[in-house]
Amino acid sequence: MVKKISATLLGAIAGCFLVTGVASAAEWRAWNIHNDGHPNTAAMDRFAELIDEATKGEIKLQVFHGGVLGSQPDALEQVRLGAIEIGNFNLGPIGPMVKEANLVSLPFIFKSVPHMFRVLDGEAGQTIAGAMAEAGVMPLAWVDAGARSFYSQKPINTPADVEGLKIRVMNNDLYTSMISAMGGNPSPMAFSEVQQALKTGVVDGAENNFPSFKNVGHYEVTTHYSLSEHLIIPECICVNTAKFNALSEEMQAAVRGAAEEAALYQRELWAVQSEQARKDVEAAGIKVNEIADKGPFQDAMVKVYEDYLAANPDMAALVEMAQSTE
Ligand code: BDP
Repeated sequence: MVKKISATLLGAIAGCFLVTGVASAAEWRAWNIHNDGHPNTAAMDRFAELIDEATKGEIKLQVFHGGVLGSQPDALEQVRLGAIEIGNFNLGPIGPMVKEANLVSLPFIFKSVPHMFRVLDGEAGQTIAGAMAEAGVMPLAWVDAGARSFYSQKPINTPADVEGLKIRVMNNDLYTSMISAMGGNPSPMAFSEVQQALKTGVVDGAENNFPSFKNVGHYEVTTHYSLSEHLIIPECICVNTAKFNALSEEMQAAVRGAAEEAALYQRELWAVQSEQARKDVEAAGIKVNEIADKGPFQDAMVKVYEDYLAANPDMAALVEMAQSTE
């Protein structure tokens, strides 16, 4: 009997050590919507290596590509709750849950990608990052997602060309207002459904940057890409706030450093691969048209801004901050 108990006890003690041993190397999961061949996929794989090196193996990151852990709104919810630790998110779908993040979803709010990064690196960026962290999704580093333009079965040169077209947008009321303001019919839809919707004519068009247009085969089921560049939306490498805050200061610095390095790598890849994606889709037959005067598109957005600021007067200061950033 005594022998039996001590064997059980020994087993329990050994079990404790084992559990402690496992717990000391945290296993984190990361969500990424993109497939192989997209710059973010390579950058997230690099992030997993960097986090391993920087934390000396104390945090192991498993990255799930291709949105297999769920749609972007679902994954956002999971990161907020801590069911998934890391997400490579676009700020568009974050707007409905974090008001301050919606700044970046106002059409034409940024003059260029470098302007967007200057705004994010300033006070407006800090406000957005703070509000996101408060909501449970803390940005560790910003990454490049270029500019989004329209694509459909005909060229779009003026807002009037959007009239009557059913255009897929990401989930955010600002995007539905943007399409409605041009007389189009907005259709919010998950990214994974867009190719089929374009193919079957459920929608007449969509809008995205060149790498995404190419990576998920939207270019195979459309003919014209019109450089409206109406949205310049940043993306982030984000972490569940509580998980991050539970780390020691040293570990927090390691994780942040790894994310910043992965983000720099992403921006380098983005520059090269977005050019390449444009060349590839053109070689595959897509007609790309420049829009000489984007003024009419910007004019059509005046009402979007008015309605938005009337409903969200507390966002006026952030809008002003972004607009006055050189
Ligand atoms: C891509 C973004 C991705 C979005 C997607 C979309 O990188 O996060 O989910 O657009 O349009 O460019 O849904």
